[in-house]
Amino acid sequence: MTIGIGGAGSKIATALDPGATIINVSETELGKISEAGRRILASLHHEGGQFRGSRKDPSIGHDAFQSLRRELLQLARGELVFSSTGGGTGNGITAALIEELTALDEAVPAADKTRFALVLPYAKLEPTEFTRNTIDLLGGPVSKAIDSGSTGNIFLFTNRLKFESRLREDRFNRMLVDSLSVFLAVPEKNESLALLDGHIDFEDFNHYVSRPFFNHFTYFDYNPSAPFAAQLAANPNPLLLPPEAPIEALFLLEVPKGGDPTAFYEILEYFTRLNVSPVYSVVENPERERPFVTVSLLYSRKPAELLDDFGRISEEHTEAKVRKSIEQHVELRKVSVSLREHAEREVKKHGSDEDVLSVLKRLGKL
Ligand SMILES: Nc1nc2c(ncn2[C@@H]2O[C@H](COP(=O)(O)OP(=O)(O)OP(=O)(O)O)[C@@H](O)[C@H]2O)c(=O)[nH]1
Ligand SMILES: [Mg+2]
Repeated sequence: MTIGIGGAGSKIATALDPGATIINVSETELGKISEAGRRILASLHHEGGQFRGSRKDPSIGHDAFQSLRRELLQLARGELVFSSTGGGTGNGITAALIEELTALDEAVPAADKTRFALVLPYAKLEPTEFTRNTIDLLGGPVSKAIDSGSTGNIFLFTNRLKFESRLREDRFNRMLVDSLSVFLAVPEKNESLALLDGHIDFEDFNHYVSRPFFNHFTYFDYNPSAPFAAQLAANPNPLLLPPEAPIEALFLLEVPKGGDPTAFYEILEYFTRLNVSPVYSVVENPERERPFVTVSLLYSRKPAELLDDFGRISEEHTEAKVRKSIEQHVELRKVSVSLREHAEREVKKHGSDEDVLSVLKRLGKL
């Protein structure tokens, strides 16, 4: 079962799975979703929040988490949780859930790992609070979760395309879940289509999605006579943050009826050159006219790099806005390891006379 937290989380989770469980602090918001498996109203100690949402304040979501702590920890086992990172409800409850998972004494078995699909705001056109909340979540609980391996895959979706292409919200949500569905369909295709090489069964797939890394997946028509590297570089998924060098990878190659299954060796060698041994399979899909590949890269980021990625999806002046928010709001303790690198990069980028030490001083680190 899928879980959706907050406004965006509920809308997107139910677009993927009409049987999804949705959670909100606002009864009105819960009622706006026409179809859902189950609706959970999180209650607040905080006065006045019940019907209006969290007013972009994650501490209210955090507070509301306490009312459903045990239930949500149980429900989220082995499931996919959707939430935006900008608002108060989704951000606050998700942050608290990730913190609990990270603090658990015993290691969670792979099959019980919770996966997260987070929707990041487009900093250039959305309110500063959304940017700030996102920075706090990514730089804090999400980074710690990746470090400690306490979650399954984390998908970092971005609203960039929605705003740049001025898309209707429901249409964009549909794009997002259709895209995710291509990746999630990998094990089913393995089962239902004729297998030509390799193998990815449900077990393999579940193991892969339980790995504690960011997942960037993409898919495209694959030309077997051209290098794979260039094709992959030309076809990132525009709905996700850009990927980094993979730690692990998975691919499914679909060839047309009678197509050449050996086309996959080129892809395999590409990953081998990166010292990655991918999980893969090759199937025959009579509905395809050209070879089609679905690829997933698992990568990890340090907090400062993650915040940089978030900044990079926007333009120059937005980067400044993101940087300002980082300087003002991230608890620097959290990013102490990478702050130095971050400062070094800033110095290099701006060719400034300031040395790293004084940048760190200015950021209040020393
Ligand atoms: N892609 C997408 N983004 C959405 C949608 N609804 C809201 N957002 C984005 O989500 C962020 C705001 O978070 P919401 O999910 O609305 O907030 P919430 O978790 O309900 O928290 P509060 O409303 O503050 O209680 C902003 O970045 C919005 O652009 C949606 O249906 N689709
Ligand atoms: Mg809301």
